[in-house]
Amino acid sequence: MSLKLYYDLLSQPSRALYIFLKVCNIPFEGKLVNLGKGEHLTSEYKKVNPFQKVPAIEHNGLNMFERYCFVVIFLQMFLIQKLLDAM
Ligand SMILES: N[C@@H](CCC(=O)N[C@@H](CS)C(=O)NCC(=O)O)C(=O)O
Repeated sequence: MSLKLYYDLLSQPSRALYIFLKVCNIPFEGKLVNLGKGEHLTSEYKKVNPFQKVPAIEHNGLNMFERYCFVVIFLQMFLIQKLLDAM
């Protein structure tokens, strides 16, 4: 599983997602996007998130932008994995 989290810890939704991934022990590669330096406004980042906001997630070629979507999707993945591990 290659999961990339684009975030800036100054952003509340980024912090929520960062903490969620850590607490659930979901491995991810952190990609810092410095809002103060305008790194979210680059054309390179626009390819990751056309809305040019953080957080964003890249997972298996799929890009996602809304923190609530991530939480629902990853909670399902996390719970399914826990169930499989318990079998
Ligand atoms: N609804 C989005 C909100 C994302 C959002 O508004 N992020 C802000 C930081 S908290 C942002 O990237 N702002 C940069 C800008 O608007 O230029 C979510 O929950 O993920």
